[in-house]
Amino acid sequence: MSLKLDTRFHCGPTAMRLPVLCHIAGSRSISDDVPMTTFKHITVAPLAASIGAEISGVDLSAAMPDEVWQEIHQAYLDYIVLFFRDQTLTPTDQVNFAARFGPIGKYPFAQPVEGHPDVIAIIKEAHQTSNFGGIWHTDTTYLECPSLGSALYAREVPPVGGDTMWANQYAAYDALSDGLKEMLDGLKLLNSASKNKASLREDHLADGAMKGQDESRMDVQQAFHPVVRTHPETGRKALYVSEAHAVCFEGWTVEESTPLLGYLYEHTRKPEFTCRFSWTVNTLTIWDNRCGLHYPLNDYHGHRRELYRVTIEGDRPV
Ligand SMILES: O=C(O)CCC(=O)C(=O)O
Ligand SMILES: [Fe+2]
Repeated sequence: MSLKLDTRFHCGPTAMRLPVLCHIAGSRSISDDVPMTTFKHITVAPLAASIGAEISGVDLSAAMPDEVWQEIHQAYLDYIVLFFRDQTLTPTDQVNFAARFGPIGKYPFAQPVEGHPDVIAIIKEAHQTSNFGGIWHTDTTYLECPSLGSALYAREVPPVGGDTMWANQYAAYDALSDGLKEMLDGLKLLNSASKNKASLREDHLADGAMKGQDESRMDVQQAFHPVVRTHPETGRKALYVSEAHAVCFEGWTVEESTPLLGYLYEHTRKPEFTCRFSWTVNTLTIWDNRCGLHYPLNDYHGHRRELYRVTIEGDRPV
């Protein structure tokens, strides 16, 4: 594989003779990535060592005292994705909770739920074989200002299957060699809404209950973003590589970009960086798109799954 690596850091035979310059990938403890915050008002149960926590002791439909909100927000920054089971929420409750994280945004390519302009329904009907968003990704990277986060509320789930996975992209960045970090820092990636548009959205919208909108925009909507972004709230660096939408590095051809992108796709979702959540009806999940990837599994043909989604508007990645 021919990459633009500084030869001082090349992990080939030369570097083997200079072990001091070689980095052992993954040598950093994953659990170092989750800060040890103490919570007084909520109960936080981590789902995996690297990412994800179940939160209990809070009713998201009730007025939330500031000290509770501050702990939820801290847990969100620490764990990237939070799960609140057994919540009874109206669409308005869901929107109001999401609005505490940032301004409510719109998902561009699906029609909202009637009477709830800020909510879309992610539905897979029992007869459908495609699912919505079924490639590892972070949301809407083809926009100038991609979504900060998304809140999903489970209304109907299959008896088994239909889990969603998330992957910690701070940990993915931290585990890279200094050589590869140095090359990726400052590099930009072209993200396009047309890449994988059939399998991500169109096939699914064609034969199910979800209704599309603005489909022609899919072919033109694209944006360059840094491969390594700095989280505006934590100040930490995270990989920002979404397989669903990534086309090529700025100034590189697609052919040149593909091998390195392929390496990064595999790297970003190493099992050690992930968690996997098994939905139950009335679970509200909220995640941070700025430092995490997600992947909905499509292993429940013959069963219906419906989640309501609210999108939170983000800023321009730097
Ligand atoms: O269905 C899911 O679990 C997630 C779908 C998705 O990618 C999204 O809502 O952004
Ligand atoms: Fe998504």
